[in-house]
This record gives sequence, C-alpha cells and structure tokens, in this order.
Amino acid sequence: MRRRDLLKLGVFSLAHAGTARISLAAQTPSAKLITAKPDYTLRISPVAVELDRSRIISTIGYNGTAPGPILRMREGKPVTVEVINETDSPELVHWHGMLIPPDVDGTEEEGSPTVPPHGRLRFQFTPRPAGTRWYHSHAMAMDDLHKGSFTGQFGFVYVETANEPGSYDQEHFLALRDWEPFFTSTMEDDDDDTHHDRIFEKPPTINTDPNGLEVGSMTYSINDRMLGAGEPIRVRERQRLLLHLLNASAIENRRIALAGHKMHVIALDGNPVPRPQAVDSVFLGAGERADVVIEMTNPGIWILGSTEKMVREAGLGVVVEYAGQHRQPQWVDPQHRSWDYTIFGNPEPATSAPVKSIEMAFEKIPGGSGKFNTWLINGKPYPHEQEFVLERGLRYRLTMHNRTDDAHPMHLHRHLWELREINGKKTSGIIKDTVVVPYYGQAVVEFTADQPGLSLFHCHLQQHMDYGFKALFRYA
Ligand SMILES: [Cu+2]
Repeated sequence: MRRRDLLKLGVFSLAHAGTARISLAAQTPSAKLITAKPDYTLRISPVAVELDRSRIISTIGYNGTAPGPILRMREGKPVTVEVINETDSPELVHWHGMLIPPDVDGTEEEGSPTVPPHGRLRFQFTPRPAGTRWYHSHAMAMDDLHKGSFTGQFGFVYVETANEPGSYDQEHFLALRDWEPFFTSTMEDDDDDTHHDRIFEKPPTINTDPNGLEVGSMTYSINDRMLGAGEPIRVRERQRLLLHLLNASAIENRRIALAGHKMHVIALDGNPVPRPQAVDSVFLGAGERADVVIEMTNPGIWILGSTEKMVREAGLGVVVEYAGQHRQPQWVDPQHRSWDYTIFGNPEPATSAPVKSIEMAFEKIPGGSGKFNTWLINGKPYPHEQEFVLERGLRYRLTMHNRTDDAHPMHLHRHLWELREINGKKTSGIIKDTVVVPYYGQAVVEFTADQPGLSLFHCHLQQHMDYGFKALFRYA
C-alpha cells in the first residue's frame, strides 16, 4: 500500500467519525485488523460469463458472476462491506443513488480510497434511502475497454423499507447490458427524440470537425444471458410482475418494452413517482432504473427486450412465457415510442422555495479520426477549479444546457434531485439521481445542499466521463 493511501484514510476516519468508517488490511489479510465478519463481501476477480452456449465472455466481476449478487439492505441499518480486489488494477465500488459520505462513496475524485490490487478494504455506511440502487466500478477506463463499467462489475442493491410497494406475485431484477465493446467513429443510439418539436440549445457555432472515436458493442444481454439463452420468465394469467429495470450499459441509453403488455411505472431511479402511469416502453439512460408492474393479461409467449431490432437480435431480451402456451416467442413494436418523464410528476409545479441558480453548458470538441472527443462543462474539461461551490442548507436549481448532438445521462453523486423541467416542460415531485438531458436540449433539476463533502457530477457514459465530462461540487 502506498503511503498516500494511509494518510488519506487517516484523514477521513477523523472527518467522518460516527458516520462512516473504512478499515484496511494489508495485502495479506490480517486477523488483527479484521475483527468481525462483514455483512457483505465483494470479491473482484476475473469471471467467465456464458451469454449463450456458444459465446463466453471473459471479464471482471463480483463474487464469480456478472452481474454481481443482489444485495438486500435495510434502510437505516448500518452495514459493513468488505471489498477484496483480486485483480492487478486499483478498483473502486460506487454505491449509485445512496446518500452516503464521500469516503465510502467509491470515487477517486471525491477522495474515496481505491482498493489496491490484491488488497482489501472494508467500508461501513448506513444505506438510505430505500429503493432500487446499484453498485458498480467507478474506475477510469480511458482507452482500455477492459476497465471500469465496460467490465462485469455491476449489481443491484435493494434497500428495503417498512412500506414495500403494493402486491405482486413475482419480482425480478433485470440489468440491461452490452458486451464486447469496440471503438467506432459512428454511434447509433436509441435516443429519445420525443422532446424535439424544436431545438432548445443550438450551439453558437456547430463544430463540423470529424467526430472522434465512440464505443459500440457486439453483443447484448439481460443480466448474464442473451435473448433465448436463459430460462424464460414463467408466468400465469392474472399474475402481477414487479420488475426492477436497470440500464447497466457503460455507453448507451436504451428503450425496452414487453410485447403485448403495458408497463406500469411506479418508481424512477428507485424513488416512487407522484403519478404512476402505464406506458408502452421505458427509456433508460445509462445508470437509470425504473420499477414497473406488469399485469399478465395477454396469454402467449412474448419477448421483453430492446425496441431496437438489431440490439434485440444481438441478445438484449428475455422470453416471458405463460403457462400452457407453445409457439415461437413474439415481438411486437410498441405503439408509442415516446418517453416523457413529466407524465409521472405532479402537473402543477410546487410552490417554489427560494433557490440559487447554477447554469451549466455542455459542449463537445470532436476528436477527429482515430482520436477521442473531449467534453466540456462551461468551456472546460475536468478538473474545474472552484466553480461549483454549495452553501450547506440552501436549495439549488441546476440548469443543464446540452449543446451537443448526444443525449447525456447526467448523474450527481450523494444527492437526490427533483426534476423540474425538460425542454421547457415543467414538472415537480419526481426524485432522481440521474437524468437524460436531450440532445440540443435542456433539463432543470433542484436539490438541497445537505450532504457535505465533495460530490461528483458526471455523464454516465464511461467514455464521456473519462474524457472531461465531469465536475466536482464542493461545500463552502
Ligand atoms: Cu455523455
């Protein structure tokens, strides 16, 4: 272990005494340092993922699988997680959507310690709030497509509360994934185009330089199986399915539907929505979650999968099979391909509390042939200096101006925000941690500065984040 890491740990254990603790064992486990059994152990090591019988992927996962185990935690009940890193690279485990201190949040930018190669670290935190959260590697990948969120290091964490949502007959955790990433200069995204009656954020000048490298994928899956390769979800007529959907892609936003059925959206990013609604398809930016309930009222054998034919046929789907049915799984394109967060919110904006404004403009510098694009926030790639300083206890209104031709899933660590506007359409009461800002579009969110310490803000597309698209919020 490096001396720098030791110093950092010392500092943090003082700063956050009583709220979160990290302890560290040397490369060989020491019985003296590890006194009690952790509640959870995550072992980071190489895994083979059998997407189907003829396609086995080598990657890095948790506890011998990818996705990792579903971790169930109790809201407000402190937990100890031991992370054992059996790889040759330093690693970070980020707890996405949790309100926890920066030293256990799992990002280097916030000062969380990295888990050294062939070392282990123990993290203590109090999981909150309740809902569908997830954990994943927050390591940088840069030009290495075998690192960070390109690997199989992701999994669900479900934080339970006393008030669990409604009644259901079956519960499934489904993570949408892509595999075998490669560099390409063209990018086809199933981006939402429904907010584009007009362009909201025209850049002052369009940079027409050739685009740099983006990342595409060869194969796709839901959890660890390609469409048709795993067991179907077996249902009976009149059952209610509760699905926890997660877009665990490193690089792409996704739309998903269950042929022949509507999805009743009850929560976004794990947080109950003010007005649950039934929709034909659900759009998920990278990092986003949706909890949906589906009434099984249309007997048959159906595909739950990507609305993009090419992606679905390359694996992103799972078969849903009613008892007693025998035929080929069917796909039907959903009738409506719209996605509008605001239908799940309160129509009348809440009476506004006094807020301070933060404006952010996103831009892209095309990298040109064979090079990488650079992403700017207010004219600069990461790191910024002291631009985004919060005063504890104040409410902030963050307006994101997306002056690029991509939809970006923007994520703020350690805080939840309330969505207030998408391309001029107002809403309130939708609580999220990630929001997709439409291309050449705008999103407005509000949040209360009540989580002292550094907080990372970034695009959840790994490559965008690595090449500049991130910033730190700090407290005054
Ligand atoms: Cu992005």
